[in-house]
Amino acid sequence: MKKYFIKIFLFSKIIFSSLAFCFSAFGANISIADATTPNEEPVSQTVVVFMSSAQSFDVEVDYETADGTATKNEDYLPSSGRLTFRPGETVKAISIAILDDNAAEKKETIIVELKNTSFGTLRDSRAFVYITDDDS
Ligand SMILES: [Ca+2]
Ligand SMILES: [Ca+2]
Ligand SMILES: [Ca+2]
Repeated sequence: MKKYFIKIFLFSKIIFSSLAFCFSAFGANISIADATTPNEEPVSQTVVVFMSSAQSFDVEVDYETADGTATKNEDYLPSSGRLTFRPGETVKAISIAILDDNAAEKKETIIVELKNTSFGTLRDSRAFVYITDDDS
């Protein structure tokens, strides 16, 4: 009976260490952070994308803007592209051009979505960029 338990113990230890190995090998999480503009003057708003651990090879991920309550080409210029984390890099920046208007309005939102990562998992794939109105 005791032998049997030792066998189970050793077996589960092997399972757990191989699981831990898999998680460390595939454990890069990629997230994108929300941002708020200071006003709506034509500015370039930076949106930051983080990877939880640096890798020894390139990691790529696509991004694309979409309308929240903001309207493309009126409140901001739409953009999309592919970010590349070079070996050792954990932070990348996306620039979004904000457009000024004369309407008094509430804070408007742009959505920035990440997709198709070449490695790891997308932990937080959606950011909101809040455009602060300056006409109210
Ligand atoms: Ca606006
Ligand atoms: Ca304005
Ligand atoms: Ca406005």
